[in-house]
Amino acid sequence: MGNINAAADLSVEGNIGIITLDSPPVNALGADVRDGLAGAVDKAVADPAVEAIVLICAGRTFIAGADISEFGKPPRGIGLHEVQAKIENAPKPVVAAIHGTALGGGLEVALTAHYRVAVPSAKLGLPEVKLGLLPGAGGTQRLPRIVGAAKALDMVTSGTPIGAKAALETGLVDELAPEGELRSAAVAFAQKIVAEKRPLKKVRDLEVKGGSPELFAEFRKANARKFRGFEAPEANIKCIEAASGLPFDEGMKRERELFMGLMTGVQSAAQRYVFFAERQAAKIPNLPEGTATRPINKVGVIGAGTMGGGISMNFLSAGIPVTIVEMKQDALDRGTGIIRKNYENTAAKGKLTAEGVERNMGLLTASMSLDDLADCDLVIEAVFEQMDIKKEVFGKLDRIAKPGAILASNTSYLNVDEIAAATSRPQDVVGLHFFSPANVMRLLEVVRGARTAPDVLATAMEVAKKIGKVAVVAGVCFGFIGNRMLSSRQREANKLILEGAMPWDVDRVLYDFGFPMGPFQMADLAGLDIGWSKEKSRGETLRDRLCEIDRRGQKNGAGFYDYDEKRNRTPSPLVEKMILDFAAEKGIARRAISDEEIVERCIYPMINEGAKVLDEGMAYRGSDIDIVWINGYGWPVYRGGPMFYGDTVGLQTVLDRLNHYRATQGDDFAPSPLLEKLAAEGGKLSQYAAK
Ligand code: 3H9
Repeated sequence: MGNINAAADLSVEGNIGIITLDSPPVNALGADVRDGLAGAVDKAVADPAVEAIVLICAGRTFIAGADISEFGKPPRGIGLHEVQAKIENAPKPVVAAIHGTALGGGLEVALTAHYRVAVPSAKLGLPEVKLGLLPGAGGTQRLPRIVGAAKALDMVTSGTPIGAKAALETGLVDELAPEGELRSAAVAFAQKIVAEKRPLKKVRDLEVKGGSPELFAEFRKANARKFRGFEAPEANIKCIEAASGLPFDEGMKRERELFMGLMTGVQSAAQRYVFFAERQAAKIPNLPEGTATRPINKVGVIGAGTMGGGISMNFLSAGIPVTIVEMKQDALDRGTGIIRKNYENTAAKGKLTAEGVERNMGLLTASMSLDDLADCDLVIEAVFEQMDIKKEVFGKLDRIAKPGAILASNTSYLNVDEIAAATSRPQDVVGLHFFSPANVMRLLEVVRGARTAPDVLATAMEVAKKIGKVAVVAGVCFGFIGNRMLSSRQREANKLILEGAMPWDVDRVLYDFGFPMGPFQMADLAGLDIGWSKEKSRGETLRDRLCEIDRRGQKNGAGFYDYDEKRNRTPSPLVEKMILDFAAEKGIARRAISDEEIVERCIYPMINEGAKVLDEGMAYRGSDIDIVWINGYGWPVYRGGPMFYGDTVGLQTVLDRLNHYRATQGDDFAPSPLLEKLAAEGGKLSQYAAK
C-alpha cells in the first residue's frame, strides 16, 4: 500500500483521474515517488467517478528511471514491481503521457500502463546496460512483446533511446500528442478509450515476434568485439532470449536472477560510480556562487593540423563560427579540406545531411593572418608543442585579441603559467587540452593556471558542455592528469620489454585488461618519430633505434610490429632481436615475466601517480581522475577508472606491491604519502576530494 505524498498528486477532471508525479530533477523512482504513485493509483481505482487514469510528470521529463542513488542501499518503501502490478492490474485503463525521456524504470512503468501517448520530442529507452545492469522491472520481458525480439535486443544492449515517432511506428507509443499539449491530449485520448470501451491492453499478454535461435547467435557474433569484457550485454541478451522462449512469469523470474547478479557485481558498481563521477566533474569547488560566464559566439583556432582541425569541428558542429589560421596556404587548404572530408564521411554514414555539411562548413573562415582573430571570444592555440613557439604566439595574440577574450592553449605537457606570462592578461589564459581525434574523443582537460580568472574557468566548463565534451579541471603540472599518469605506465612498459617481456606480451595483457590497445600498438599508431630527429638521435632508447632504421610505426608499415598493406600487425622478429641485443648491451639478464607482473607494473604506478596528483591538488577529486582515464585513454568503464580500480584491488594490496617492486626497481615505485595514509585509514581514492 502506498500513500499519496508530495511527490504525487491525483486530480479528477470529469471522468479522468490525472496522476502527476513531481520529483525534481528527473522524477526518478525513489521511495517517495513509488509510494506516492502507488497511493495515487489506489485512490484513482477506488474513486467511482474515475473511469480512466492518466499518468503524467511535472518538470522537464517523464520518469527517467529508478533512483540510481538508492542502489546498493537497504530497500525502503513499496517495491517497484508492486507499483507496476497496481497499474497493470487496474480495472480501468491507464494511459502514460510521456515528455522528455522515459528511461529505464520510467519506460518500464509506462509499459505496465495500457496505453502510451507521447509528444514528438520525447525519447524512450532502456539505458540500464550503460550502468552495467539490465532493465529489472519487466522491461526485458515487455519491450520485445511490442517491438519484437530484434529491435528489443538492439535497444537493451545499446541503451540508446528511440524518438517518439519511431516508437509510434513500432507500436511502443499509441498516439502522438502535439508538443506542449500533452496533458489535454492524453486526457482526450483517455476519454476516447472510455467512450469506445477499448479493452485493457496488457503488454504481458502479447507474443514475442522474431526470437529465433539464429537471431541470438548472429547478434552475439556481430557484437562480440563491442561487448568484449562487459558482463551486462550478455545478461541482457539472455533476458530477451527468455522472453522469446518462456512464459511471461518465468521470463520475469529469469530477469530478476540476472538483474541481481549484475547489481551485486563490481562492474555495475563501477559504471554507476562513473555516472555520478561524470556529473560531479562538471562542478568546480570554491567557485563563487553565480559566477557569470563570458559569451562565446566566435572561436579562433591557430593551427590547421590534425588537432586544430578536430578542435574546430567541435565548434562548427555546435553552430559556433570558427576562424582557423595557418601560416602557409597549402597547409590551410589541406586542413580545411580534411574538415570537409570528415563531415562528408559522416554524411555518407547517414549521420549528417548534405545541408548539414554545408551549414557547418559555412561557419568556417580560413585565414593566414592572426589579425583575423581580433573579434573572437575564445582563441585556441594548437601549434607545435614547443615553449618558445607557444610564447611567441601568445605574445602576438595578446596584442591582437579583444579585451576579455579567452586565450587557450591546447598544450598536452607544457606549463600554462609560463605561456600565460607571455601575455599582459594571464587571468584570461587557460589550458584546453583536447584528445586526438579531437572531434571524437569526449575528454577535455581544462587546465587552471595560477592566475586563471574564475569566470574564465566557468566559461571553459560551460563551452565544453555545449560542444559535448566531458571536462575535467587539472592543475599545472607536467602532463596534467592524464599524460602524467600515462608516463608512469609507459616507463614500466619500456622497462618490461628489456627485462624479459616482448611488446606483444605487454600489449596483449593490457588489451585483456580492457584497454582498446596496448602501449606499443598505441606508439606505432601515433608514430614512433613524434619528437624524434635524425640529427639528435643517439640510439639511447629502443624507440630511437627503431626510428634510425626507419621503423616509424604503422604509417610506414614497420614499428614495434610489422604491418601489411591492410595495417594488420604481426610481431617483428627483427625487433625481437633488437630488444635482445639492447638488453644484452645494457647488461640486463632477461627473465620470464608473468602476466600478473605486467598488470601490476603498468597499472599500480598509475594509481600511485594518481594519488600524487591528488595530494598535490592537481585534480579536485579522485573521481575526476577516473573520468579522465575513461574518456581520454580508453580505460575500461567497467573497471571504473584507475582510482576506483585501486580501491577494488584494495589500497593496502597496491601499497604492498609497490613496496615489493621498489625493493628491486628502485624509487620509481616509492608510494605516495596519500596512498599510504588512505591505505592505513581504510579510505578510498575514488572518494577522495581535496579540501
Ligand atoms: C533503472 O531504471 C533500473 C530499473 O530497470 C530496475 C529497477 C528495479 N537516479 O544527467 P543530468 C540526476 S536504472 C538518480 O545532468 P540531463 C543526476 O545525477 C536507471 N539521479 O541531466 C543529476 O544530478 P545533479 C535508468 C539521477 O538533463 C540530475 O539528475 N535510467 C537519475 O543532462 C540531472 O541529470 C537512466 O540510466 C537517476 N535515474 O539528462 C537515466 N538520472 O544535478 C539516467 C539523473 O545532482 N539519467 N539523475 O548532478 C540520464 O540519462 C539523464 O540524467 C537524463 C537527463 C537524460 C534523464
